[in-house]
Amino acid sequence: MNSKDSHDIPPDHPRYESLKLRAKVVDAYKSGVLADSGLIAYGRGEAFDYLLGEETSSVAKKAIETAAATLLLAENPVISVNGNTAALVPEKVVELASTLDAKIEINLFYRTPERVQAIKKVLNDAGAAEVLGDEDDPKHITGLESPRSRVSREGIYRADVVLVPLEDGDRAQALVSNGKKVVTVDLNPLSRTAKTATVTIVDNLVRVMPQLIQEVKRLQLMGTSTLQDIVDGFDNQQNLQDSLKLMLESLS
Ligand code: PTJ
Repeated sequence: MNSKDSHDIPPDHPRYESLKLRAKVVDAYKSGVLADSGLIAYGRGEAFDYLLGEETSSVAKKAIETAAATLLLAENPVISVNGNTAALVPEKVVELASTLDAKIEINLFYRTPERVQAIKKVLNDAGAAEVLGDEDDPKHITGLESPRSRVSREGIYRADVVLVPLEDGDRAQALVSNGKKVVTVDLNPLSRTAKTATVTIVDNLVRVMPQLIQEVKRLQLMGTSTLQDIVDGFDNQQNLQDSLKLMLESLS
């Protein structure tokens, strides 16, 4: 079956959900939203997801809770959107941003003006009133060569916490070096991003976003000290080790 016929995937196919998601990313590639390397990154993610049994683990749930608390404690939270995120979960990005009162900023590894505009349209169509990242007068974060360093002065530049799903290691490192807390979603617990981030959720972004929104809504009712206790009680390196252990157990 060609991806052109994605709507023809039979619902009783044992890999129906997986095939539908594949069709979604292929369509996003064809419409210029996803980078060609985004397809490869997606495939790598699928392999790790297989090892997780394609389920959110209790280990990931702890990271999701901590991510929600970290975002709620932020003064200027920003959701950084790349091609893969725009392809997979645009509506959820918009919902999370409005729940948190966070900004949405397009920040790309393989940046072209055409891709920025294609992603902006996807986010606007999903309901985003404001999308940052295409300004003519960007600021630059140190530690990265241009154009990857470019950030919006109203967005990532002044953010204290940035949610950067499926990120490349250099940028996560640069954001941390610039004093920002980085929350990431990465199915690969061995990636540099996973190891560098402040909070890493080792799970599929498609499953994470609805749960993260739910956790933000639940924790919004709690006081600051409760949120701080959740953050203080979390050890990212330990959480990564626990995720890796789950994957290794699934192999034996
Ligand atoms: O849209 P751009 O130009 O910003 O480019 C985006 C990509 C993803 C191509 C770019 O950032 C890149 O090359 O990233 P990496 O270094 O391949 O890292 C992507 C990580 O995301 C890998 O560790 C994958 O395992 C992981 N990943 C892929 N799909 C998912 C995922 N993690 C969570 N959920 C997924 N659905």
